[in-house]
Amino acid sequence: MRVGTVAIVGRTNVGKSTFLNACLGERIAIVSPLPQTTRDELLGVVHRPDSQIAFTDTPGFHRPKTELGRRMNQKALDSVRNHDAVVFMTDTGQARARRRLTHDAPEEAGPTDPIHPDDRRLLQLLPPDTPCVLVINKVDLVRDKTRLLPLIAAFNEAFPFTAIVPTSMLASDGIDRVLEEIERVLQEGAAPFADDDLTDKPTTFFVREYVREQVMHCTAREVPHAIAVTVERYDDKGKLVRVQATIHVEKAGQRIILVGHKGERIKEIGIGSRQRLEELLGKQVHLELFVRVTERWKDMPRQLRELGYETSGGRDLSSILPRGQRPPQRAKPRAARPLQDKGKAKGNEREATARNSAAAKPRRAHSEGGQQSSARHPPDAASNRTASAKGGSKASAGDAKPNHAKRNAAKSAAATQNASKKQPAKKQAAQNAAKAKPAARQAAKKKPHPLRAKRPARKSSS
Ligand SMILES: Nc1nc2c(ncn2[C@@H]2O[C@H](COP(=O)(O)OP(=O)(O)OP(=O)(O)O)[C@@H](O)[C@H]2O)c(=O)[nH]1
Ligand SMILES: [Mg+2]
Repeated sequence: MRVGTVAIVGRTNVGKSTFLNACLGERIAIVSPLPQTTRDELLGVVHRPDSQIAFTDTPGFHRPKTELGRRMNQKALDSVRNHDAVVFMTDTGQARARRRLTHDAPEEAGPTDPIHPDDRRLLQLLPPDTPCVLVINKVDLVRDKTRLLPLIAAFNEAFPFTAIVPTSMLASDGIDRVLEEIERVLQEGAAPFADDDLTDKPTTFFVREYVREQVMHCTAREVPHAIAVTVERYDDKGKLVRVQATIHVEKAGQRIILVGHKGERIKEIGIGSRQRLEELLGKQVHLELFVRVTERWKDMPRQLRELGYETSGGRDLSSILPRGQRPPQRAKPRAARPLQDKGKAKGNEREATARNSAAAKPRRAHSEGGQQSSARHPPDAASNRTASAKGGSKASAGDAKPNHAKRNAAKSAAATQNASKKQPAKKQAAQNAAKAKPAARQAAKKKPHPLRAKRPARKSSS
């Protein structure tokens, strides 16, 4: 049996995730017409009679303007280096643009490169000793297929690909041919995966992804790229799965757009996400969504970490795909605000906007801890993991703050109180010193009360 790992890399929006889903025969990866849909690597195991191919879908290469974008590029580059083979995917978009250009102005256009400039940059990053199959996707958009010949010839010259396969994921064209070409370059070995292994991601990963996918479908302009999703609660109770998730946006205006008039849009997002989850899990899902403003999260390493976007280390791509000029800045804490909108439960969805407060910082859900375990079908392994991690969770419906964060805040508040009780001598000394120095007394007055400083955020109701 042929076995191995294969990275799917390429510019953003060329159809990499669509290709993974087509190979698996399951829609596990999220797909949208917008660029930069995929933010995390996603493993998908394809089982064929004579092979087992572990594909990794990667974020699309692009010119990053934020820290998040830089990390996404880095993940893709790391994948290129760490796999047995590579599927380099491009699309026919550039060929069509060039053709239009040369048709309109054949004299002035001069010699044109059918290869996209970002593809050219990416080709330089491919390890020459790793077998690489070029997939030219979206050929359904080109009526006269002979027009693809200059593009194929240019790629052939640019890199020693083991095969070049034109495909159309939309028409399910060429997928088997790609799989056969990959099989050819993989080594013989024992099957590392069980027959029903599909991916290594826990179910909470798919909660985050499917909510994000619905936001991409239901909103426009900058909103889809401004959001991140965290899972606050995941309870698998046999026939019913209860989920609470928070959608983080960068600005208050985006929260208003996301919630929509009388909560209509967030309701639509909730219904779409729930249906996707039920399709994946084969169970009834009760999903609660909250919206919170977490300013500039895309540029803050700590917040990126807390929202689940870890760095994978490796080489900085900024010199190759230049970064935006905007320097990362600290997020400004915002005062707590009352609820702006309160949606009523309809079916299984309930919507609310959550308070935005500096104390109520989002944390990565505990249930995400098992991401490194071996590949299993998510409905089984991941839901068990999540259920045990969240066992006994008492999160109230309207509280977007995870329990462990509240516990820690309460603990530290109690510790401060005990400490101040146990040290009367120190207190006396401080008072004496303050009496002796009026300036120091003034400074002591300005200090906030320790309990007030440590007080956990109030619950938001919905
Ligand atoms: N016409 C046409 N559209 C396609 C084809 N394959 C994918 N698409 C569309 O292209 C868009 C982008 O597809 P994705 O699979 O999300 O692309 P991606 O490369 O994963 O994008 P990123 O995750 O942003 O890097 C979606 O709207 C797909 O429906 C194809 O063969 N033909
Ligand atoms: Mg993708």
